[in-house]
Amino acid sequence: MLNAEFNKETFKNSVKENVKMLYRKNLEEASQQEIYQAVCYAVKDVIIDNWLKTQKAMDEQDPKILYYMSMEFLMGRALGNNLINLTAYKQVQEALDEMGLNLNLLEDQERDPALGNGGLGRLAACFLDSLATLGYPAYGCGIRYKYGMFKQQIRDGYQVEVPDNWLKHGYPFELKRPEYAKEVKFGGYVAQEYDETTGRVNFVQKDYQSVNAIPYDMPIVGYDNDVVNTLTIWDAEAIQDFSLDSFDKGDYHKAVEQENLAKTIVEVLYPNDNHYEGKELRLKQQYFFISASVQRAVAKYKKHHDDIIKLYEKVTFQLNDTHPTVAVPELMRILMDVEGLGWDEAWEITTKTCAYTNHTIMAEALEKWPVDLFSRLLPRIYQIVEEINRRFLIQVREQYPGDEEKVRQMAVIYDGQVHMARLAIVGGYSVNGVAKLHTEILKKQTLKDFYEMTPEKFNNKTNGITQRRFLLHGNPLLADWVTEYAGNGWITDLPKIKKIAELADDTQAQKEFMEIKHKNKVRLAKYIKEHNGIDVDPNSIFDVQVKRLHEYKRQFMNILHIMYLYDRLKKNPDMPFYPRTFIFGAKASAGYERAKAIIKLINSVGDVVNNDPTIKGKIKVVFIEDYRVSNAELIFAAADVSEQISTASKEASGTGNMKFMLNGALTLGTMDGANVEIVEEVGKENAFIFGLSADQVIEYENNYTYDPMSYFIHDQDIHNVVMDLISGRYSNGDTMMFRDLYDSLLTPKNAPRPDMYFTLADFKSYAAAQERVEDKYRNTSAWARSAILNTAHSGKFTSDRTIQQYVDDIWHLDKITVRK
Ligand code: GPV
Repeated sequence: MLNAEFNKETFKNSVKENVKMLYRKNLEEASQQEIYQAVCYAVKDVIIDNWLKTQKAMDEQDPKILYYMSMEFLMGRALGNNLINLTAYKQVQEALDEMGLNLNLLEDQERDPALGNGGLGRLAACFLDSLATLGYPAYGCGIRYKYGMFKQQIRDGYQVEVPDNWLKHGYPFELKRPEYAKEVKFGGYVAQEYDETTGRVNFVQKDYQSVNAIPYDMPIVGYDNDVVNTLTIWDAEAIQDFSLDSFDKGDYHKAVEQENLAKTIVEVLYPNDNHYEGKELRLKQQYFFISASVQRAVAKYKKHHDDIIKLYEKVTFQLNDTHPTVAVPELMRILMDVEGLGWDEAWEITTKTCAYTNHTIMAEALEKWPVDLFSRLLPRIYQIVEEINRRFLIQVREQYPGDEEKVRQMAVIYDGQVHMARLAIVGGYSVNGVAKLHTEILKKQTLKDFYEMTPEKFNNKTNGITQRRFLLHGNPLLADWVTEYAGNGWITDLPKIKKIAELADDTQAQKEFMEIKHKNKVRLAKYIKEHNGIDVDPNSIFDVQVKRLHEYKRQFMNILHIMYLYDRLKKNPDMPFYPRTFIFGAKASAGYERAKAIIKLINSVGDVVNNDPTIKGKIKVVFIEDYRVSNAELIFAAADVSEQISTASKEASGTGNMKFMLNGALTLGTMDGANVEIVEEVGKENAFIFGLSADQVIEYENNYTYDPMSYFIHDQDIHNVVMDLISGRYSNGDTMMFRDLYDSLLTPKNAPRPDMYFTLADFKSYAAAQERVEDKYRNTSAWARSAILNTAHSGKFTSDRTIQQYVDDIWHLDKITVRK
């Protein structure tokens, strides 16, 4: 362990040596970026030894291994996190101090590896942290996108997307492993060849194009346990160098094509969150990393075992949403075409190896690939999917004779499309939702027919987050405060944090807690001043909504409410009003016009409100540019109010809600996703709950009985605030600028229903909940009490708990031990 062996002088020397080796400079000459790199290599040095030891332990102990398959891993910065998990953060900080260097500034040199969109990708990152910390043998498998999530700039209030060239300075922690390259084939056709020796018909892909998948390994450091797991992300290279060689052979054209295929395939992360876009390149990405990962997993298994039949005893694949679902037919292909098994054997192994996590019930996110595209790109895989479907439908018809509706609802191939969720359910042994409410909706509505047929596959795994990044690293002041009273057990056993509930009524403790919150608000205010040029008052209520921009998450309702408050203040300057800072952070998918209009609206309202001297700074609206993991850590630590206001039933779980709670913010939210469980833990008197229930929303949707126009007509407040979208008040007199947002509530052009997300229905109850927030905040002691209780009752929401439940109910892994 670095901690035990940590020697300041050795470390300092190592940093100096690295600067010399890497840049031929001494410390005084080196830039912050260069020193950051040098520090990383010094840290990597320590990690490598434990990494080797973990590998060796795995080779010796031959455990069952989890492969967490995900198109996204939103890791966030590695340097600080690695130091935290090596329990060396404070010592390194001191060592650097002595060299006249500041660790925080060096950490700021690191680009966030942003290989993910939002919750789904960040969940994968939290899971890797917990797996390593609990000592479970696991690999993350993903894609080494050349460009990750775009950088967001706000120009004139509009979002502008800038490419994220995160590899520009190189990434110090990664390790290229060309010796494990795998070939991945696309296109062509499938020939059937009779094999004399075996008497079998072989299916052989011909005339294909292929790329080389090259793995890069990233270390995943467990907390204080010497375990270092691996995240493997795949890069694509052309199979043969585009050379005169192939020109001579006459396949110049093909060489160029393969070169292009390799270049484009890992070029960029699709910036869609909770939304499916049927692009061919996306399917190529999916098959690319899955084929490479499955090949590698099988090869690794075969190094120690010759009975491929028992693969599932040592290997399990968790599919992070449907994006990796081609793992099902790909494993079938390898087992049959490469390993020579028959269908039934291969199917038994596959369906004991694959498991699927569902992350949404929203129809627009469900992947359905057109058969022509799918079969052209993956001809052999498509054949296998057809056969899976054929056999499955025989079962369905046997169980439900004459019920063709069941076939329509369940067929893997239907209406010319491959339904990936159906494939994942049929081809796996487990289907899980990500919060209790979400899993119930899956069972009762979205996946009802599958639940009826195979109830034993369905289970819930409520999401979680890692307290190591989101408290220990992100909020050191509160972390130290908790540790002082409750010990440091919470770092690996979050429920232990409950001990601080004893302090909830202690006036001195309340004061300390609020002082820490205040310092964190000062830290964020400084960030805001630097980045937005806006002065915000750390004594105001910090009311925060940070997450991807989506209509169902209802940032729109939040900003409408701010418009309503502003209007009231203007008409009523002396009304009681506790100063508030409304903070937003959100990226909109590049092609999501309405989401972008909401960003513009937030910024436009901010411009008006922030610059109106008559309201005396009582309301500030801040849009934090380029919301990402690194600034999220600052934001959670500084929040008083956590806005979790999705239309009930739409947010599968949410995980930001948990990060706020851990940092002592009070939830202002609907009974949606994991909010339900948060309230269950902390008590509804320590949160602000409002709005329609999931059942009410679903009932409205099923019966088409919701009428937003009646709210508009009969409620004067709603009428006024909606009219302000087209009054020009926030757009320098331009009455068209927010016309589409106005229309979306009452008379949408391209939507099945007006106000699809029940904004007007929930508006008044949201406003009333906001008044309760204000009332409570006036009573500092009552607020502090609730805030402490939020932190104290956040124990359930550690991803350590989530992972242990996956292990117990789904994966059945054993821990590995690495020499202490
Ligand atoms: I599907 N989620 C996401 O971030 N991107 C997606 O494409 C899909 C789901 C999210 C859900 O929206 C959250 O409610 C959930 O907490 C998160 O996945 C992790 O499960």
